[in-house]
Amino acid sequence: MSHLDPLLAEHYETVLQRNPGEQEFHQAVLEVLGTLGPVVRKHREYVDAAIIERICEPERQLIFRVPWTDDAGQVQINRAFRVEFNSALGPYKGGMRFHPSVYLGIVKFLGFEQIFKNALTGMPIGGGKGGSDFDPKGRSDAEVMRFCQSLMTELYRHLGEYTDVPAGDIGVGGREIGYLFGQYKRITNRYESGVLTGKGLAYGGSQVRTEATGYGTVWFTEEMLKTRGQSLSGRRVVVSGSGNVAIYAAQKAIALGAQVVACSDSSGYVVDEAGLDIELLRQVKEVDRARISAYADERGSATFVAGGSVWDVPCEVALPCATQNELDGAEARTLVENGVVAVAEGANMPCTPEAVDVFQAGGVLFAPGKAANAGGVATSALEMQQNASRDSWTFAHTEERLHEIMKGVHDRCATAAEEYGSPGDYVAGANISGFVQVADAMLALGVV
Ligand code: NDP
Ligand code: 2IT
Repeated sequence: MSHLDPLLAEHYETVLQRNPGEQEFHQAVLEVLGTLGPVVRKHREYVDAAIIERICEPERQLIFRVPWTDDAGQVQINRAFRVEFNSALGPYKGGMRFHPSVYLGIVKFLGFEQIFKNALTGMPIGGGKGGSDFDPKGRSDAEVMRFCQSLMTELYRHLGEYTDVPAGDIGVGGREIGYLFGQYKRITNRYESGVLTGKGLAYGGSQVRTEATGYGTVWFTEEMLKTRGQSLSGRRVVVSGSGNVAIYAAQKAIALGAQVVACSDSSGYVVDEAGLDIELLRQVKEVDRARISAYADERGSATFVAGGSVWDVPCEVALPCATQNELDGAEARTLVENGVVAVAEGANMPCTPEAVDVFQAGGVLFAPGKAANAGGVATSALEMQQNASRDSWTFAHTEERLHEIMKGVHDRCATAAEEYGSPGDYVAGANISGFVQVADAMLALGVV
């Protein structure tokens, strides 16, 4: 790799050889290693202790069969994963994704990103991720419950509040976490609240966890804009997706005075020039579990566009909150031509490497997911803290803690970027700050 520092190129080659066919994982590793040249030049001790090779190799990877019976009495088989990537800073921590596209390469890219994201929060959590190729769409509650119970019947032996603590991600929300926690509790005969996060408020969940990722992304955006003497107030915003992250990113952007004019799902997008009605969006997506077109059916000011790209809708702030590689170079150029000033990744790796280059070359403020969406996992760590002390905090207190954490994430990125010669580059700053913290802990812990 010509643009990789020679101290790192060989390690990237090893990653390619050792993990064939895992494209998304390769992409995530290259993006991080591409920014670490100045770090390994300054700290040869990381190279000498093989920190790069070790950080790219998961500590443990689990793949298992999940058999369950559907409502028609037919046996179904899914494959599930848990990649316990790095525990230098704390127990493995990261979500579970249920989506038909899930395979080892996706779980590993997400787990790898999670290591640095979790470090950036300043909380004591290691990195992990899991999921299954199970598709919850169109499944009844009873089917989802049987699937979750079967999955947990295998996974429980690998979990624990000091070992590995899953949460939600695409396709895994409050309903799924409830079923997973119920089965964990039954099998282990332990009310171990801190073993899963994203729990319901009725049984040990934290206020603000549902809203946390989206709120955090918007606060990060506001911090970036502040460095240029600007703010979100009065701005035109587009979010992609219409799931957990997208809904609450839109809600907080509106609260800060922005106008959110479009969102999407995998079938198309809606444009609502009157500004999104968040309560209607929540009804359609969270309660009815319907397609985004149902929003336009209910609201006169909204139009549904089947297929197409939500990034064709002109905006000043773009918040990709759906999935990986959903915004490519051509779409980035369209956004720049339409006058975008800031882009923050609510999703994990939604912008392709070419899109990131276009934004950075165009002088657009750009926040990578591992920084901008760290509010979700940070609030998971606050949930663990409340569970450990058998306490539950108010919404206002938890929200204030999260806001402070996001300012901290922003400042850590900005400081590291400055220190290593790329001022204003949040991609470099996030990678470097997260990496240095984990690398220092790994050095201290010896060759383990
Ligand atoms: P949800 O399942 O709640 O929503 C996902 C949204 O993205 C849906 O609108 C979905 O549309 C859309 N989407 C998913 N896959 C695709 C695809 N292949 N093509 C087009 N659209 C797609 O998930 P979340 O909101 O929780 O997660 C969204 C992103 O945020 C993910 O990248 C996740 O990793 C990341 N994230 C989530 C956190 C959390 O706490 N939940 C924390 C940090 C990051 P459709 O319904 O049509 O599939
Ligand atoms: O990508 C992520 O950070 C998440 N899906 C949240 C993980 C968590 O443990 O809360």
